[in-house]
Amino acid sequence: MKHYLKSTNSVLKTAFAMTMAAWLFSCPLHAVEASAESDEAFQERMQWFTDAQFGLFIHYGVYSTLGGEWKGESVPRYAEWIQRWGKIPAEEYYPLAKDFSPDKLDADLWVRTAKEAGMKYMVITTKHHEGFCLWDSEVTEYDLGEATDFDRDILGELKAACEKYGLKFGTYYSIIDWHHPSQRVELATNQPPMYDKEGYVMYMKAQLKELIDRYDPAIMWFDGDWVKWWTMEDGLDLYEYLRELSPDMIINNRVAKRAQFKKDYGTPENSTPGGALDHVWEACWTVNHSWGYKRSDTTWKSIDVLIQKQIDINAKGGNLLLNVGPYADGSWPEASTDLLLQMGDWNAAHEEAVYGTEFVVTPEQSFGTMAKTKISTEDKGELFAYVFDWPETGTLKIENLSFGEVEVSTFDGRMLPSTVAGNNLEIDLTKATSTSSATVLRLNYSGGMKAHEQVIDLGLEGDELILEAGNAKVEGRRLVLVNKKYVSGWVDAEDKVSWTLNIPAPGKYLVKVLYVNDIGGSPVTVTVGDQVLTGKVEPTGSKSKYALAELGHLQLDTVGTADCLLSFGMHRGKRALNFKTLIFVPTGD
Ligand code: FHN
Repeated sequence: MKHYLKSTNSVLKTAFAMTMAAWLFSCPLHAVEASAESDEAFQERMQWFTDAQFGLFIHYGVYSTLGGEWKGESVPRYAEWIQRWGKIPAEEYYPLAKDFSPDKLDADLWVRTAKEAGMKYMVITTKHHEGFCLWDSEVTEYDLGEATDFDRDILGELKAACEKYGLKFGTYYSIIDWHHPSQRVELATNQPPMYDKEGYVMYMKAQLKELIDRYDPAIMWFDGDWVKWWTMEDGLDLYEYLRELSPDMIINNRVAKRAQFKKDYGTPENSTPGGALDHVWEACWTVNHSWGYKRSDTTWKSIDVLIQKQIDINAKGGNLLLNVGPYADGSWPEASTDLLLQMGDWNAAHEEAVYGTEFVVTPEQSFGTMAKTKISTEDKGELFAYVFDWPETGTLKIENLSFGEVEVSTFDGRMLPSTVAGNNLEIDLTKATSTSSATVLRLNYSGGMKAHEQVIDLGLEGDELILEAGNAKVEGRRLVLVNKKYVSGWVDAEDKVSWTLNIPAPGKYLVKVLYVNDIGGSPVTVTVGDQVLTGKVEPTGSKSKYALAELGHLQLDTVGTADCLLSFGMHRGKRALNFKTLIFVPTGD
């Protein structure tokens, strides 16, 4: 769902110019200038990544041997956090490494499956928060070489398979290390102590150099940047260190403090920004819920959800990094493989609409989303319409968007009749057939396009947590989701919308709400877990004018999922008219 600036045709000129400018001179507006690299050189270094659209994420480590269970009990939350949520004492956890044996890890199969899924790169957790290293490191014995009886170089095998199949090989590295003496505590936490920062930074730099020297990763994917002892300066120093060591390598923004730093790219997690961003970005999601393998986690996302998620992310200009949590032996859950191969079938059948597209400013469409081909201009070109909800009426409405001239066809080129109806384009689908998960139509236009609806710029940085009306559980006597866009009918105190909120990093969040209210404003209550925030929204002046209100801050200190609920209070016997989006902005505190 895209939100953009005011409802005039200048919106397209402004946004188109912004989008092009952001690409041509893409020194992200928010990035602390971290290196002398020119915009052109940066653009060139990022080109393969921005073209890639889709990558494989792998969470694999000692935690995989436990499958999210400890002493016969399933442990809540992410399986790779079991040392923390299972309250496993360090001295009990560390010896588990001897059980880690990837004897069924078939690197060729992993990478071939990723390729067949349409993925162009992979990123594997070489060291997660537990501190166990998937390679034989010179600076620790808590690694595959010394702590296990396993005697293969699995990272080397994966790197070779990536070269064989033409994928880029990337490495995830956690700044948090619950095993390293500098952070070691009896029970792991979100915020481990730091007893020897200088010594640990030297340790990290030595390990990162090992990974670069041995495997030449195309991406270094950091995580755990939220720890209080890690500063922006530390991150910039590490970024420069790595840029020197491997000038072509791409580094994600979690090398520093993700809320303030956007180079080389932003990393929204379990959340898709509401619109395009002014910097390169990649959203990471997992095929079920836990990143690491969890025996009890059978919450597999449907193929429709996954394909539509990739399309939505790509249409907004981002990459999807989709995670699989292998079993301890290195084989994959069958459901993971099946889902990736089904995504691959769709991607292979629609290559031009997957890899050859860019973001385009259009009013929100209730049927799905839209993107443009890379060579299209504001005046003429080709749009793809990705139809998630096939209209039972047999007529598809492209809402609040008009063109000088436009011809509509199916993806395979069969012309479809279309007529202008007010501010909408109505397409006769009689001769079209829908494709499962998403049907692609082509709109060849000339003479420009014009938006006829307020499109709202949420000023997104990319690390916000976005909860939209269309994804909410709606509970209320007359509460209703309208056109998958907003919730209306707030009449009772019990009325509420709710979600499961995924918190990727602990910290303080500014809470904002996007709404319409022309009845004198309204009190608002937002709860996340046991945290409660009450605020107030002012009138927006009309039944169709949206506004973005700041409600206050919430301290969310538990990585993972939490229940989130929103309700409006009474005001002169009435309530807010329309609720659209709830946004949590990380403050970095
Ligand atoms: O704490 C990690 C988590 O285990 C997982 O690795 C995700 C995926 O990027 N990142 C952090 C926060 O959720």
